[in-house]
Amino acid sequence: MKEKEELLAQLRDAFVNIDSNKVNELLKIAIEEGVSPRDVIERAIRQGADEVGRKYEACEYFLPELVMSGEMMKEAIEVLKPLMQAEGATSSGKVSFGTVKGDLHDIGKNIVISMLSVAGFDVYDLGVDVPPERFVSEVRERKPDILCMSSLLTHTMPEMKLVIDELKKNGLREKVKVMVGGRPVTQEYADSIEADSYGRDAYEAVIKAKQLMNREQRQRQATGS
Ligand code: B12
Repeated sequence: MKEKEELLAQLRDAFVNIDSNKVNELLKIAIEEGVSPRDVIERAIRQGADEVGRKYEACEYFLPELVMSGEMMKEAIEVLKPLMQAEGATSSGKVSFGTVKGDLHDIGKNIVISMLSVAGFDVYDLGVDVPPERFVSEVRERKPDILCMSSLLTHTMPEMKLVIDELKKNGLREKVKVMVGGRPVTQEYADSIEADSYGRDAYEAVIKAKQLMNREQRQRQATGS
């Protein structure tokens, strides 16, 4: 157990130090030792990202380090993807997912998409920097059960409310469940913009998406539609 803790701490530090050789070496060991992808993502990658972000804020790191850490995280996720197992998927549905306008962060979004996919959801990736009108046309045309939005920048969070407002204006708000997430997003914020759900991480996203699907099924049964 102590070895696993140490391994995760070393892996996190290798991410923070932008040492890609060390990351590859430790990632290989973690997989061989059977450390779960969840622990690697949340305790090494995400905590490492937080520390890189802190260093960036403190002007110890600059944009090149931010870019390199992003690339390293993406590569690690690609290695982990095949290992992410479905955890008791009972219901599936259609999900459309994008990072909001003005925001280019997609590492977290891509992890959530992988997890939803292995849980049996059909996920359509709208990419990054997605304008409200694109989210609206997606709901109108593809008719997803759940619309997911990701935001990593505090100044792009209000885009989520704009999308919800546009859905209302176009008479589409009742047609889709909206789930939001991303580092600065909180349950309180999700409630304040009248989103249907919020997920803190990819694992919670899967649980919440299943809950939304079950809720939708119950509503359909109640209205007989
Ligand atoms: C890597 C990185 C980048 C990379 C992004 C690469 C990429 N392809 O995504 C690059 C270099 C491009 C970048 C650019 C910028 N960045 Co940046 N970046 C980061 C960094 C270090 C890591 C982000 C990350 O990938 N985290 C790891 C993933 C796994 O975590 P996550 O995204 O939070 O996702 C998880 C959850 O949030 C959740 N989740 C995410 N989305 C969703 C959606 C739903 C529906 C649900 C349910 C859940 C969910 O599940 C995920 C998995 O567990 C963060 C620091 C941090 N602590 O996050 C700064 C950070 C987000 N960036 C920041 C800044 C300032 C910028 C720039 C403005 C810098 C600049 N001067 O140009 C630009 C903005 C570009 C733009 N327009 O978007 C700031 C934001 C500050 C703020 N308050 O808004 C941060 C916080 C750094 C800091 N502390 O200052 N960045």
